[in-house]
Amino acid sequence: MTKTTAPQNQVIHDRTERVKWFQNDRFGMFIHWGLYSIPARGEWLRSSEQMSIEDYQTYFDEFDPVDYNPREWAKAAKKAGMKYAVLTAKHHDGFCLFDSKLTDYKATNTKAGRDLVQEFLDAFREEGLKVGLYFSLIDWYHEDYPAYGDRIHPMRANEAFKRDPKNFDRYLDYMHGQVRELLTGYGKLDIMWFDFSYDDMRSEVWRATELMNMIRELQPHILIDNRLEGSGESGGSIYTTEPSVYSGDFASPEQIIPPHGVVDVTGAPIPWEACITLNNNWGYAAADRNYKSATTIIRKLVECVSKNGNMLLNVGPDAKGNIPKESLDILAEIGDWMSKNSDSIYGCAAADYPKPEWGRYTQKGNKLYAHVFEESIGPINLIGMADKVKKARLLADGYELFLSRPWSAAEFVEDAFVNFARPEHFTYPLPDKR
Ligand code: FUL
Repeated sequence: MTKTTAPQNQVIHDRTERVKWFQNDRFGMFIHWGLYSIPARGEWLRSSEQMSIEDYQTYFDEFDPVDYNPREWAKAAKKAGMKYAVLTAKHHDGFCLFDSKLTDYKATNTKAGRDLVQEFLDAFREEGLKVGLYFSLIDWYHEDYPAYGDRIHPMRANEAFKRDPKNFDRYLDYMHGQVRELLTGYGKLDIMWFDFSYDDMRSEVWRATELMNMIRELQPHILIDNRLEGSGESGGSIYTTEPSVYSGDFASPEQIIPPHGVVDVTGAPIPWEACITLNNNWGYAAADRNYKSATTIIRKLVECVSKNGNMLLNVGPDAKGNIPKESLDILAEIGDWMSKNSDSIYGCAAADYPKPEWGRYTQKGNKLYAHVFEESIGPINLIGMADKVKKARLLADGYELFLSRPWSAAEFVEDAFVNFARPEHFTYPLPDKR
């Protein structure tokens, strides 16, 4: 008799192996780039502004990213301390940055005239970063994709998307075919980032088992997100049900950091990655000046790691292919902090101790990293550690921090350490909060 639980256990076991690098690296760059960078009002405008395909065609005719130099992007990511990057190979508008043989709607047929995905992969690999591709399950361009509404009413078709009856299976063949192209034509990829399921459009509607099997066969090590079944709105709560092939390797909460990380039904932590924008938009939005400060981002990164999660921080390059200066400045500030404090991020996870009032802990083996978010530099009480702390050092420069009683030498155990990473006061002067 066949045991029905075996395949599921297999999925879980493999995941533990596959996610090792991911849970070590913790910090990646998300890149939203496509035709929508020309109107510069975010990547949803074709839907939110009910734009016809003819109107949107203007951007295809015009697309000419003369400054595209992914080496610069890769250098900025690496300097910021990011270890991997995920580029939108195809977003919901259906436009492909890669040279798909299955469509004419692609970068090679624009003035760009190049396979922009290939160049991205070459550049980031050269800088030693791991590489992933975002790939939209939704396709507003393909004639066999069902009419699509907007974010609030995904199934209420708007005028721009009204079409004749579709042959959805033909769309699925196309979509699966493009995934195959990406997995066979571009060398080893580290992440496949699908986006997204909604209403009834989920799991087997995408022929997800078939798709997952194909991916696992072509690139067994690749990490897959959880959006063949969900979206980011649930904050990863999909894992409160039994793991399935649809659950993928990691949850992908969007613009939120789950209050208690992400766990499965047994309470065991599940890999997850919060994707976060620098301002309010994913795609380039020229008028959006609402940038978060480097301090805010650093604290979010620390928070993710303190809950066993990763952070995928987004940039939206402009129509010429430049990452906005505001974003580059923030990345540089994060990089300054990471250059002194990344030991408290890489390879770290949730600590064995409850969250302290003044900030957060991350932990790696017998080293505890205390991230102090409080503005004042008064004494810090390491509750519950009186008999465990051997020494305390400022992470940025190794400066010896004074341990007051009751931590007399006699009480120290040999293998416990405390390190301090203080984004505010000790590492380098961060600018005022914006
Ligand atoms: C969402 C998409 O609809 C957004 O445009 C963006 O790509 C975000 C990361 O995922 O679900």
